[in-house]
Amino acid sequence: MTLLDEGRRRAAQMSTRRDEALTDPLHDERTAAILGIALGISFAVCFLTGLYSHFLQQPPSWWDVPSGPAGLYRVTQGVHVATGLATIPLLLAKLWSVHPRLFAWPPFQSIPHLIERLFLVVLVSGAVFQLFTGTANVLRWYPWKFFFPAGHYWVGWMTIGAMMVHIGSKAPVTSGALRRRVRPDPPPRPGHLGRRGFFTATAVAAGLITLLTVGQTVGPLKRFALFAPRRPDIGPQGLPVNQTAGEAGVIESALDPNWRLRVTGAIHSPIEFDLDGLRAMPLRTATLSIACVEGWSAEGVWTGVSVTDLLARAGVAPDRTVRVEVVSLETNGLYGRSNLSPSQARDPDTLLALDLGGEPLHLDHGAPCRLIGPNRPGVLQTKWVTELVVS
Ligand SMILES: Nc1nc2c(c(=O)[nH]1)N[C@H]1C(S)=C(S)[C@@H](COP(=O)(O)O)O[C@H]1N2
Ligand SMILES: [Mo]
Repeated sequence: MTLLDEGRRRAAQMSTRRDEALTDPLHDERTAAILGIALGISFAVCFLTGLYSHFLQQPPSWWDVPSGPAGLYRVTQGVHVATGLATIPLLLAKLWSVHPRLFAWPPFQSIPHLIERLFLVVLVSGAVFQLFTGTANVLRWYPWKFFFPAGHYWVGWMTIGAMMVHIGSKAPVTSGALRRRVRPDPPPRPGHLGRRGFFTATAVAAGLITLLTVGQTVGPLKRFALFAPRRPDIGPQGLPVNQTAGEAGVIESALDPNWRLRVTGAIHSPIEFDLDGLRAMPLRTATLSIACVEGWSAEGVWTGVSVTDLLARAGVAPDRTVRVEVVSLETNGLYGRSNLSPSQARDPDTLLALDLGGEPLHLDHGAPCRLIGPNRPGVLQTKWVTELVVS
């Protein structure tokens, strides 16, 4: 037998095996279609909640980010992370279901087919990249060089674009596969899962992952938060700490008796407060949550000075539209500054908090004072604040 014959024989064998696989309900178009729809929904949810998180952190200049509803970000980001994690078994199930088709030979039959398959490469690699980087971020593990939010954001667009193309090209097959009156599936071979068993296993895996992580944001489930790196009730003053004062290198400056809070920028003349001066201002108490982009969230009862009262003290007229930059003692790092939109700066619940749960703020939570405001991603709740710059 020549080498060529041997090659032909093997190719024939492979395609017979593939044809057999494709008549297996687990690998047929109906299974692919149902998993595809589930994935389409979960990716759409991740994409929209992700966009919302992105624009809260980097709002376009014309957008006056609203300060409410107060708990909205906690919900959208909890959904973002939970849905992303639950998508992992869905994606694995889908890839396993369609794998006999993925490596068909020849790889394409026409130019449109080639283009369609190139988009599929983008879709699959984008989806794997998003789920991997998202999960690693939740675990605070960064085995890469790029800036996570930027990479995750742009690959999100690429993936969703490729998904649109994929949906467009598969719509006829999908709707055909779903509409066709299926003969009842043959009973699964002994030791094999039938279609129903396969869907059940996938759903159970997705459900378990959700159950074992949402405890990081849904209080009553916190006992089950096995996979979550944060439990919402562990940490000083009953609240987790994202970065300690030691890690941020601010212990000395935060404890310095010469610490001052300055209000500067586009105001008549800058003013400053020491800690007693701040405590002498009218104090306000609000129940607000820290909702980290990593998916955990925790609620606290915060007492402090409303930013809007500080602005009034600095002579900012109540009808003036201002933006405020919040500056931390932490000068290097990504979290040293954040912005308040005009609506956020005017919301009386946007506080420079001095107390948490009725006790002076713990150093790791941002003492002498930290920003805490409604509907803000955790990264914008700047700790160890020393300056408000008005513009
Ligand atoms: N200056 C400064 N502020 C910061 C951070 C930081 O590292 N440095 N971490 C932010 C992040 S990502 C979160 S989730 C919250 C966490 O607040 P906590 O540590 O008090 O729970 O603080 C935010 N404010
Ligand atoms: Mo965070």
